[in-house]
Amino acid sequence: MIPPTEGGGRGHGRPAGEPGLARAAELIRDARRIVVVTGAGVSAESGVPTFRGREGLWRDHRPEDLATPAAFHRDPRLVWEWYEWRRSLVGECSPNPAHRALAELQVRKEADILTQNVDGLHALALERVGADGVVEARLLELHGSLFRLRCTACSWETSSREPVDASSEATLPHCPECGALARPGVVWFGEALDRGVLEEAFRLASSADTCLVVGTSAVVQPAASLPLATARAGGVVVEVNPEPTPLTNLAAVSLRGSAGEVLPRLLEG
Ligand code: BV8
Ligand code: ZN
Repeated sequence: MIPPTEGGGRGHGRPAGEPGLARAAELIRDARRIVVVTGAGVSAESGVPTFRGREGLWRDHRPEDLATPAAFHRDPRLVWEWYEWRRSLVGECSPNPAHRALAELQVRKEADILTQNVDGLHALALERVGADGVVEARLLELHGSLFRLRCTACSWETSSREPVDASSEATLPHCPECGALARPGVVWFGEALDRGVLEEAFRLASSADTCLVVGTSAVVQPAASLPLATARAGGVVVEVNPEPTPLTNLAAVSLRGSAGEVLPRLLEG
């Protein structure tokens, strides 16, 4: 693990070793209200490819080229083929120690999780932590889920882990209500996030005194602005990422390391 570094408004990547971790753990322990913002990096150790770098590509298609309404309109079969490849890959993945540490934080400190991920692994971790008593903590899937389908024409939608046959347009899923083509229940680039979810996310971020931001390159808006909402309201930001990001300057502490290694140590309570 790369030693944690001190962030803190100066945003330098100076190796701070254990003191950075101890300081971050103290901020989390003393927090009254924690919001957690996660990106693809929190699922990397579960084997889910992130969007950056080579592993984010599929047959040389970039996510930005396929995760758009225009791509789906142009070639729904190709887009469904990409989503089915991801659904079958993610369907074999399990929550890693990072997801489990965050699920325990949800139970122990009623931390709210605002995730950009569409892999469903936070929800699985929360189920497995046996968090039947979790009333307060929220899990907002800002960009939807690979395992939700919705109609392109009416309000029908459903959760499904059933394989999709993307071999031809005729075998693609169609709406049982109106017969129109069904689409993945995710938010594409250029599409607005669900208004209620987005308002709730910014309400939670603005009312938290601590924002833990894990495994995101912080380039996709509006999600990348959530930690800013905590900071603007006077809260502190703690970052966990092997690399610096546009949020590192904002962080009181920016820990250089992988989520699966850092979070269990950071959140041990
Ligand atoms: C909107 C679901 C407005 C789909 C996703 C210019 C042109 C066009 C649009 C824009 C533009 N400028 C801004 C925009 C808006 C655009 C945007 O932000 N574009 C970016 C690319 C500039 N945003 C939108 O379009 C949003 N909608 O703005 O609507 C609007 C309003 C009204 C009416 C109409 C429209 C919608 C954005 C949602 C897109 N959907 N996902 C799908 O998944 O198929 S985004 C998708 O990519 C993810 O959900 C996530 O948000 C993003 C990837 O980011 P990360 O999660 O951070 O992952 P990444 O791979 O980038 O980084 C991984 C990180 O983990 C790295 O930092 C790495 O160091 C770290 N890491 C690696 N290993 C580990 C680790 N960390 C810890 N541990 C490890 N082991
Ligand atoms: Zn329909």
